[in-house]
Amino acid sequence: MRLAIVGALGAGKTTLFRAFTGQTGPQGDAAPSGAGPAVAVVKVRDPRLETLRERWNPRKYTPIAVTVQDFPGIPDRGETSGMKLGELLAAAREADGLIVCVRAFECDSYPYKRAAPDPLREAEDVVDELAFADLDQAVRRIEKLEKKRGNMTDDEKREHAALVRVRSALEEGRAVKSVEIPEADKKLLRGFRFLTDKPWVLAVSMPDDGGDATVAEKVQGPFEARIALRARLEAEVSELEPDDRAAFMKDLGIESLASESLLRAAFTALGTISFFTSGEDEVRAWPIPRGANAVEAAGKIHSDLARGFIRAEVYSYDDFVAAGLDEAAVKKAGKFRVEGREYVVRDGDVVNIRFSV
Ligand SMILES: Nc1nc2c(ncn2[C@@H]2O[C@H](COP(=O)(O)OP(=O)(O)OP(=O)(O)O)[C@@H](O)[C@H]2O)c(=O)[nH]1
Ligand SMILES: [Mg+2]
Repeated sequence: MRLAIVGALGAGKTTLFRAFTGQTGPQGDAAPSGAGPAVAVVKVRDPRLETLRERWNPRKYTPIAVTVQDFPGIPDRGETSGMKLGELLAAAREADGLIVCVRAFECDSYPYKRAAPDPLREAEDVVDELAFADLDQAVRRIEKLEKKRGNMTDDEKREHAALVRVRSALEEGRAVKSVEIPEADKKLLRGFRFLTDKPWVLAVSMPDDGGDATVAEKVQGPFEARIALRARLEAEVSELEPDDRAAFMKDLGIESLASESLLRAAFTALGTISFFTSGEDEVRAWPIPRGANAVEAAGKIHSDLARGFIRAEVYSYDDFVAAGLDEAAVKKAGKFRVEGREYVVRDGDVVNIRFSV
């Protein structure tokens, strides 16, 4: 699963990336954008999984990992960035979801064209730029198909019709994901990887001393989630040794890291849920698409488990907590379930697959 951090020049993207990763990226702090996107694999913190770890004290502990990419800034027209705009957008198209970073802080050391932050306008510009890129793609393809006139195949006719709807949505300022397209025709559009068809999470980067966090709710755009956060402080926190973090956070009055909530929000926006496997060997979280059944979940763990699937033993994380983190008590409470292949796995299920190959 890949998330791309995009936004205007100097929006605070690299700082947000540092907050996620605890690493200073190759694109230095105050330096303008470097070459391509910096990439890091980030573990998604899940307090439920941490509770399971405390309970089982396992030899191995494996949270879900996502790949985060720190993109160069999207240049204003006439400005330069480390990548050409077209290359940048093409690379962003490969991501599964976008984190759109918008600046609400002031910073003297960065060569902004306008020093004063204007998050609403900045977000609007980014949304327009990405939507325009989608429109451009749709229009080009429509023109190409229309040159064929009577020689379009049936699939091409359906693709054309779907693209015409995409085009009108974009022209009206709506995102591709808002267009209702029959499931069968969606396949024909999949190759375009439209930017406004992806899940988007808004990250408003706030000044260190806070400021009005409600600005995040006022930002317009096709966002599935909106978060305001003090990314620079959070970057400093995540660069500390784990032991020093708690004290530093307490000093700053930060209870939990918004960058972690942001990652979870992105994860949810992608339509992904987590189930857990637990025991003394390993405590692990697994990502699956919402709606996946028990066999599909088993297959995520290992193809043998799907092939030889017999049954899934399941209890919910919440029931486990309610039973004092005791499996015997879960059974006694009647919350330990034996499920078949078709069972739709829920977020927070603790699963044990019985199989034979
Ligand atoms: N006060 C404050 N300053 C920040 C914050 N985030 C970033 N900055 C500063 O703003 C400047 C630009 O931040 P970056 O994170 O490099 O921005 P960027 O979006 O990666 O910039 P480009 O890659 O050049 O587009 C740096 O000097 C940061 O220290 C923040 O949350 N608060
Ligand atoms: Mg940067």
